[in-house]
Amino acid sequence: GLNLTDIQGDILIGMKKNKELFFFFTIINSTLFRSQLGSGILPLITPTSQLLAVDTQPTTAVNLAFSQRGLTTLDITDDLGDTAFANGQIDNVASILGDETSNWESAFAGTSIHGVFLLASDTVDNVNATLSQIQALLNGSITESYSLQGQARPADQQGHEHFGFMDGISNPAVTGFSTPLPGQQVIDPGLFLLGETGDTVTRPAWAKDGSFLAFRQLQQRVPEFNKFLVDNALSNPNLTADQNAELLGARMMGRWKSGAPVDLTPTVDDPVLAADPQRNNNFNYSHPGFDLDTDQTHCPFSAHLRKTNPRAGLNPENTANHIIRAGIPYGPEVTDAENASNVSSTDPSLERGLAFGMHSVMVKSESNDLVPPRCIVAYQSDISAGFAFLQQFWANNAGFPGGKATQPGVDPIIGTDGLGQADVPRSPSGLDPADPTRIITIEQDFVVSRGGEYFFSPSLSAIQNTLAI
Ligand code: N7H
Repeated sequence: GLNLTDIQGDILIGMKKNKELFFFFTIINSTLFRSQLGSGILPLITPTSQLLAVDTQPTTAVNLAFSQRGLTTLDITDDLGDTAFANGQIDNVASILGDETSNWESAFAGTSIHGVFLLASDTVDNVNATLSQIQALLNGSITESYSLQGQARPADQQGHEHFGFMDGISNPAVTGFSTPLPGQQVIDPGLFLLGETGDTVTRPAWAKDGSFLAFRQLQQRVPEFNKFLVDNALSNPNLTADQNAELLGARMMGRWKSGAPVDLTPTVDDPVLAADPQRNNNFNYSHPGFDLDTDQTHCPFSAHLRKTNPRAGLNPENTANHIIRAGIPYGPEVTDAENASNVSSTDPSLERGLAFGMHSVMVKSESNDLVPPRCIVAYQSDISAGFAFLQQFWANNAGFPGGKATQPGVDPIIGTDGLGQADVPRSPSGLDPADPTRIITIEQDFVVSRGGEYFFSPSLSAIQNTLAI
């Protein structure tokens, strides 16, 4: 089994609280920082074991991760064996991730982020109290470079992201840790934890049971997304106009807002199915009597869910490119004025989106500087394996999944056709079940990357024995 008292809690199960602060910091006195890390900070770090039962969960769960710059600042010079991590996310910005750099938050574009504290609790007051405690312990050895306060959405939207879709349903099960639910893929721990079974890269011994954390601040243009659905509502004669707009959204996502997979319930939402963990992940896009390479009556090839995890669409089943997602919405609800104008406000205090942490072993070899193939099947298991892989070779690749009757087009939620340029029109097919070859052009991006960074979340023993002095 895995050493759950040594593995930080956010990696395998997530801290799952209604408020989560991402506090990005710069180390200005590394000796002082390292001297406070072991006796002061370490007892506050929440291991996986503490999150497993409600009665052992702390009031505020705390996790800690470092960028390459941060490790270097701490005089940790070992090579963790991951090019993307070593170079930082900014190095991936345009050619790999497709982001428009000018949309990046300046802190992510700069060089000041050495690490991040993740603080999760039921209230912002609790989060702030723990942050004050950490700052007092660190005694001026760090300064804030940026922070992002995430919060669950109110009332019946809790658990749903800002577009309105239930999130956090499909994550892989991990061998030796979780019992898989029906349909849940079972993945080796070494895909998420360094040095465990399935991690094929040589790592320094102290890095064992740490994980790479890809953080992304993804702005969501909610009024624009809603307007697009209304303007392009499908034409199922048995549905109302509103239902036809909902249907388009569900087909773009691969799930209804309730979370029910369109692969199992293609024309109507099914909230009972959505809420049933025995059934809501139990699908793989194949259906008796339907051809996996032509059938889009159940789920479009381009649906976000299918692009980022093709399930039976890749044969043999892909077990190499999986991430564990731990996102939380940030920003306020859409205002009446935004709803009325169908345009997101430019007021920074009204920005909303997903504060998105993804855990995976990111790169399996040195060659992540390949130019992404744009129109061919891009499955190559030995290049960047996690988040960057999914974004570059699946979401942003119009030809993926390959071998289909119709080219799927890029992911209609997160994909980009303009490498390094936002709002380049995208051309997914398959969204209209009445005519799967029909392309519904999307003029504008609904998700805008505001940047991010790659981090390493060390084990608790690595914090104690290697990072602290
Ligand atoms: Fe996605 N959304 O809330 O609209 N995603 N995602 N994602 N995503 C998923 O099944 C969303 C993003 C994956 O195993 C669901 O748990 C939004 C990035 C993967 O079948 C919903 C954004 C990447 C899955 C969303 C966003 C991924 C997944 C269904 C940006 C990686 C699981 C809920 C703002 C590059 C697929 C669920 C599977 C599911 C949303 C980003 C990947 C609703 C809004 C950047 C692997």
